Amino acid sequence: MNRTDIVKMVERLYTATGAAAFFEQPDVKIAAADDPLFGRFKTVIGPRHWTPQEALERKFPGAVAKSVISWVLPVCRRARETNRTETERPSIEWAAVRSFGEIMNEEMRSQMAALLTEAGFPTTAPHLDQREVYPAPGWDVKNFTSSWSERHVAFVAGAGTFGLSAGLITEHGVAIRLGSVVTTLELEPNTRPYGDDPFAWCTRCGACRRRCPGHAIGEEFSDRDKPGCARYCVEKLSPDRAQRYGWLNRALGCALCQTAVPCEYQRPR
Ligand code: B12
Repeated sequence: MNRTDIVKMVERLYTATGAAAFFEQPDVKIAAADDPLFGRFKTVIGPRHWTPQEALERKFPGAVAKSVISWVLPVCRRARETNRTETERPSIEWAAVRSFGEIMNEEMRSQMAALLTEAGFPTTAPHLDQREVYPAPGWDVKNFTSSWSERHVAFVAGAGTFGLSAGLITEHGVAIRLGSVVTTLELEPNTRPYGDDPFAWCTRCGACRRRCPGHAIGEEFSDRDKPGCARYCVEKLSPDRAQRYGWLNRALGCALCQTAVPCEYQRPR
């Protein structure tokens, strides 16, 4: 089984799960599980962030992680375009991508893990196992991180770099969603066109800062107010979501920082 087979598997799941209704064609990237960057995330993100080996061993004790397969799902044009004119909340089309497109993305993760495991390569989808993303009392930013950051994983795999909004800017822009699995299958990793620079592709134009209704984005990368962003989503967007969007029990984010910005659907140059 090689990279071409993996790309085909992801593309088939993209169609089969219905993700194609919410996203454009996936772009697949591969990282080596022993890339030293994964070790650095213990300090960059926190000690509870798993290495690929730790994530795999939770499910398959004794298995040796070889590759991390990461995919970029660019948000469909209709959701992006409707969100461009919004100033406070996500358009209904964008909110549906978050609520229902992500369910398809979850299904892509679990099916990829099952298919590769069935083929003899134990594989796990760590995002589906991580439970430490939600804020601790007092919105302590240090505790407000996941044990498996899809953005950092995609960064290692060569998919893109972080912007002022903290969104990952890829060749398909920042209006994307990400998924990944860790596997024992050995695959040729992608090279990172940006080396190890986490912010290489952001021009710092400030368009996302001006778009942010929660005033949670600053002029420096380190200025981003993560609890402020989350508070805006939870306190401002969630209370009347059933009335506005027609459904409950799924997270909402405005994502204004991801639309009507120069990096929306392409890497800015
Ligand atoms: C928790 C979470 C949220 C929370 C909190 C968001 C926040 N303010 O951080 C809430 C619910 C509010 C939320 C909202 C949204 N989210 Co969200 N969320 C997550 C989740 C589950 C975990 C994120 C996490 O903990 N990351 C780890 C922390 C440490 O990352 P960080 O602080 O941003 O990292 C910084 C530092 O590490 C720094 N850095 C410093 N030094 C170094 C050195 C190196 C070498 C590197 C690499 C980095 C680095 O770089 C980063 C940027 O500053 C992920 C899914 C996942 N499992 O990854 C999705 C995810 C990040 N969300 C996503 C999206 C799309 C959204 C929304 C747009 C939702 C929507 N409506 O569409 C909004 C927008 C918020 C925003 N500006 O990012 C996408 C991101 C897509 C992208 N282009 O990046 C993800 C990956 C989900 C997915 N399946 O695709 N989200």
